[in-house]
Amino acid sequence: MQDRYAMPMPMPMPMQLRCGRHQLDLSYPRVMGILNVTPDSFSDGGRHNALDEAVYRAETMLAEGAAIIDIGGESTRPGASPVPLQEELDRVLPVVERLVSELDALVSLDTSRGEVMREAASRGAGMINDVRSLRWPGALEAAAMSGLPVCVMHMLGEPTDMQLAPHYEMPIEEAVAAFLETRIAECEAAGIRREQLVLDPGFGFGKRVEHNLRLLNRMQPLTDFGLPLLAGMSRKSMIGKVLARPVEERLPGGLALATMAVERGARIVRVHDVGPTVDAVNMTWAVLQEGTDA
Ligand code: 9MG
Repeated sequence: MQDRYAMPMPMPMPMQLRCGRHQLDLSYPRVMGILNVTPDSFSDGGRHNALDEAVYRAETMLAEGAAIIDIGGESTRPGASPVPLQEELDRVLPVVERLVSELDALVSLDTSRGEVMREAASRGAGMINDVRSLRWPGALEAAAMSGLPVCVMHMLGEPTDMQLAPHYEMPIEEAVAAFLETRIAECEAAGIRREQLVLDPGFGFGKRVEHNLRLLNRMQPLTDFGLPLLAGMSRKSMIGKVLARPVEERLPGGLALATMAVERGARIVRVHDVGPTVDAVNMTWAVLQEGTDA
């Protein structure tokens, strides 16, 4: 009998993602810069100021080497509740428009709503990053219609309750692999091309510190799906808990984790601190490539 959670035979990974007008080269690891556009992210000097600040921050991250800017208008931190649809649209769409028209940036939209995906895609967004893996009504269809690449991520529960008492009946890496396998199948059934998918183990989403550490150590087998892996651990509480550091002192821990994720196969790391991470990732990659023909 086949093992239910056995990994499929390793498949070659797509080295290029077609992101609307942009082509994303994933033959080496890339950095995704985080741009939160929630009310607490920018100055309280009104919407115009906040918009200018968001554009400036994106410009800085691009100059530091970010390949993608991930815009999010809904907090997905533990305990956070979804915002109303119109509020999310009002927060993210002006930023998408300006980053596309003024910076020609490859913009990824961190959203779970089909309407937001559709509107952002029509304004030039190049990628969808859904922490709920297109499980909200209408999201699968909207993502398929957009033709954009989608990052599908493992999460147990919802941000409102995911960190209350996360519990798994099997080793975390098996639970994550089984979940992603199901999501890949559902995405393909909805018409999303397999080579347009990016997989994410979902560090911090319904996971205790021990789960996160174990998952990072056992992340490499997820590359057997033959799809690019994305890892996001920047400033997360796993760093705070291990090192007893407040959020503003988590950069060294985050760099260590980004390095380890790349060493274990991640081709995109999602971070707040782009410049230092680009250096850490490029250094790691140079070591990994040593002795190869690349
Ligand atoms: C929005 N968001 C917050 N953390 C994340 C993570 O780890 N991965 C992805 N894909 N998105 C995230």
